[in-house]
Amino acid sequence: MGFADPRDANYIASANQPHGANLASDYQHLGELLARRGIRIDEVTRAVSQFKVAIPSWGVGTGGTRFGRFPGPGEPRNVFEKLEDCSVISKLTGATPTVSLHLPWDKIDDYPALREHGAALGLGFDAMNSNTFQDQADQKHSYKYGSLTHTDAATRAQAVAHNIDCIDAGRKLGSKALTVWIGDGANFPGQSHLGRTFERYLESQRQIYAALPDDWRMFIEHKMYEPAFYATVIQDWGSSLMAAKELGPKAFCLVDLGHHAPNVNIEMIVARLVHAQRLGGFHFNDSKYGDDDLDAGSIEPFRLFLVFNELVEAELAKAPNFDPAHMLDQSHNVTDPIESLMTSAIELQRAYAQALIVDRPALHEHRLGNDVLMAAQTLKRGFTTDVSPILAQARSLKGAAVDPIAAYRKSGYRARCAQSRPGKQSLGGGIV
Ligand code: PSV
Ligand code: MN
Repeated sequence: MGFADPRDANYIASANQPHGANLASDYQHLGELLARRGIRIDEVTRAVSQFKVAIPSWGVGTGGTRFGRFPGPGEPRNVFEKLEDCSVISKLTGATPTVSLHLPWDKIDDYPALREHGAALGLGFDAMNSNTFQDQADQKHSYKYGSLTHTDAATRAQAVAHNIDCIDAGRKLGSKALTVWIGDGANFPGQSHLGRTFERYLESQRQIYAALPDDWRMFIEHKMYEPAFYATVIQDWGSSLMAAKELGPKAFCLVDLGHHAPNVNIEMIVARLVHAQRLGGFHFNDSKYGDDDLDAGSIEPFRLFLVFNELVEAELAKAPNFDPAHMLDQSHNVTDPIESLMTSAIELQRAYAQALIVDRPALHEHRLGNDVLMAAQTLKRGFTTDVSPILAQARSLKGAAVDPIAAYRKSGYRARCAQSRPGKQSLGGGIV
């Protein structure tokens, strides 16, 4: 079987060639349809092509559940190979120019080499993610009963030091943010003092915050439950916002879509955090039951659209301090991670484009006039319009693939990786 490099500009151009005529015709048709609504398609296409989302380094390996992990062929074996896979996603979609690293999952011995490798592949480094929810082999104090909120001062100090190490690592790579998610909490009522754990959290976080460079942001990620099943210290956006406000202006709240109770109105949380000027960013994914970490837009695309609707509102209103960092945070257990991540990045662009084509003046009028039905329909019309030609055109104009999945499959990239990266069979339990 022949292999082609899916990142090669000539390869992408030849893969796009057969789509040219159909795309031009579809784009023109959609342009006419939108023009009748007073919307200029090229402006939407321009905005979509500027949309960026970071790829999580942990997302390019096959994920798993606590019941097991079924590795796919040709998985990346180190952070350099992860970047190779990220560059395939980036070149084919034109939407993912950065990678978000997770320490110590990503083992980095040579920072200048990694930074150069990223630059050579056209990739930058987004937020650094710390990990104090697992113990590492060489670690002195265990996180079994907590990290930043542990009752033992030495354990807290160790967790603080790890976060500061993540900042130092990020500085060497050109990152500008640290995402702090902790699994700390209680599994039983009575296990911990609900107030004092939060106070200890703040005390630890103040030390991390003090180590943040001036041009960095800290993203505080909340999660309702798991691994703590009774009470998680930073369980909701209320705790997250309180912490961000106490820490200072560089601290922001990060919304992972999977970290809420079922049916929670996440777009409402987004609107509140915009109001508070503390929306730092997102971990996009989708879910049916809990923190499923399924591909963005695969289960509830309307909810994703409603989140983007709030983002577009904030963008148009030039909301102060509004510069959300978009990241994916997914676990690809049964699909090729590269395919899932490309699809997800495109689903985010889709939701963004759908939100951009909502007739805002009409929506505003219907709201003011309490015409509930027309307000709902105006909003829904954005969601039900097929914006695929806009997305494809945005990709085509920047030299990315019109059909990224087909171009990727045809290149034989995965099969080549299966040869060049002989896999290790893992039969143990696995997590993302
Ligand atoms: C926790 O479930 C989380 O969403 C955090 O972002 C972690 O860093 C990530 O998942 C690890 O997979
Ligand atoms: Mn997350």
